[in-house]
Amino acid sequence: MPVFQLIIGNKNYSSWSLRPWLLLRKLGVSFEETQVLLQTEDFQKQVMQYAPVAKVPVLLADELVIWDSLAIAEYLAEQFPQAWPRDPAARALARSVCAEMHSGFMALRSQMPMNCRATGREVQGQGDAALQKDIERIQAIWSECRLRYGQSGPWLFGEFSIADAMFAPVVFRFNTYGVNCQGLAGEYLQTVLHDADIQTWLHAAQQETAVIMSSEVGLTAQ
Ligand SMILES: N[C@@H](CCC(=O)N[C@@H](CS)C(=O)NCC(=O)O)C(=O)O
Repeated sequence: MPVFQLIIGNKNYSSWSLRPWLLLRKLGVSFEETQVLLQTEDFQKQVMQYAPVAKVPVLLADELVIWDSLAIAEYLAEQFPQAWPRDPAARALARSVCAEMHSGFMALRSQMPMNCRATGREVQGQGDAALQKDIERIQAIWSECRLRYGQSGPWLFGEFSIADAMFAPVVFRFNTYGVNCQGLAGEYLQTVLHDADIQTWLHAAQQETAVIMSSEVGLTAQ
């Protein structure tokens, strides 16, 4: 087994970092964690000691360097096939929703930046139509996966999979901005929020003192 080192950003703000971190935890893989704080003067220089791009996450596996959350997830799945659902039809759906998450939901990302420790935030005017569409689509994905494939456990495809890692930051976003989630999607949101590893991440985020103003949106007037 390679020696793994995961380079991540601030736990409070770095949604992309959370994904491989959670996946490694759920796979039971031990790894060293190295944090490089976002928006600091030498962020680029520090990350580029490890990878050719100045973005986190980066996974080091012995001599191998893997960057981008989806590439990291796929690399891990080669060694831990349980990272994807076993059933080919379930796996195809899992890959589709992960790709959709990885390349889309721009309104959600810009109007509801991840800010794990914040609660009671509101999106101004409840956001635009694009944001509503993103929220509804995510709720539909969660409901469909749970309904079709959720029988063997509480995760999107029953057992924990890469799909849960990909959507974990969305759970924090919905929690921070008070998105109303009902039915299967609401139950799934609670499962993720109460998960022990998610709570570990959240506690670490709460201890961080760095503040990134561009992600501190949605405070209501006192
Ligand atoms: N598509 C990449 C996105 C990585 C990304 O944008 N990471 C952010 C932190 S959440 C970053 O490193 N930002 C630093 C910067 O843009 O300067 C992935 O899936 O890993």
